[in-house]
Amino acid sequence: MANGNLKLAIQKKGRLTDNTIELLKRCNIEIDSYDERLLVSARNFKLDLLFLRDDDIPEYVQDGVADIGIVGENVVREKKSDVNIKKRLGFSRCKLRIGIPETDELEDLGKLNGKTIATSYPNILNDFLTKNNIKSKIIEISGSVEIAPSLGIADYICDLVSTGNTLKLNKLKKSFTVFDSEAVLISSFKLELEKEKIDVLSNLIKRIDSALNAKNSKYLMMNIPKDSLETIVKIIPSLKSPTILPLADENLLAVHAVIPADKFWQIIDDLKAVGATGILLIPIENIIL
Ligand code: PRT
Ligand code: ZN
Repeated sequence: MANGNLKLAIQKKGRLTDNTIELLKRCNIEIDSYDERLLVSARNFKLDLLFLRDDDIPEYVQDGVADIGIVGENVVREKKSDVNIKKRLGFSRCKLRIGIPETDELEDLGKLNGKTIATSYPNILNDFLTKNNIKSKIIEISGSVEIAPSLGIADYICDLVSTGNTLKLNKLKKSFTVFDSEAVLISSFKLELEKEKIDVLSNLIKRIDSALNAKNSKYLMMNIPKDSLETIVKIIPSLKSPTILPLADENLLAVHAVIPADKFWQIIDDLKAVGATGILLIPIENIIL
């Protein structure tokens, strides 16, 4: 489809798919239902979506078949792909960790010397071990890595962990973190050749920034006693320039401000203690910086 559209490779079906589609929606990019189709054009943006297995995304982008892609950083690193990480997207976070039998103890990394470790991430694990001057035997397994110790194939495993339930179910526990991962936006170096696509990409990145900023922020509205304004500004460090409005009651002020969403629950008691009332926390759709 040589229509000049920017081609974005995303996971067809898996842990990244819903979050990726949701991010595009928050960027106000409309996509028709794609069902079994491999390629779909966005309705209101110069973007074609290419639906792939996540493992294939870095290579498609590296080779320029797709211009950009959204994939776990773990896959990019494992494939040692020659692509640019343009943006960390903050979703599908997980850790590549060493997992050991519940009954074992692993006090320091040195104890990995001479052990056999099963993993689907031999390259990332090997880089980690080399960096830490550890010599273990790596056994590559493509799936169900967590059963390797009980089958006697390996002493330990190295696998992606998010809640830790899979480890527990297999009588394993988490140990050292080998790699922290999240979804990333990657781009092909070949993109530098095409001016029109670069413009579309920079527009897309602006929208992603705005969507991510909005997700991490909330709009706080509250009424405060006039004389506690200074204290309130100290409670919310990001409150550099709040909007302050007079109220019918001369002793009160209305204060509006954008705050980091994760700070709210830490500061709510402090706000109440200095007399804040009518506290409202409102989601923000977009923040244009
Ligand atoms: O079919 P396709 O090849 O496209 O998909 P896939 O099955 O290879 O990948 P998928 O959809 O399982 O994962 C896609 C990406 O999601 C991964 O590459 C990671 O970047 C990210 N991600 C986030 C995870 C997890 N969390 C995760 N928990 N990928 C896999 N897991 C697995 C892990 O391998 C283990 O089996 O979930 C299990 C552990 O989960 P907890 O919650 O029990 O700890
Ligand atoms: Zn995969």
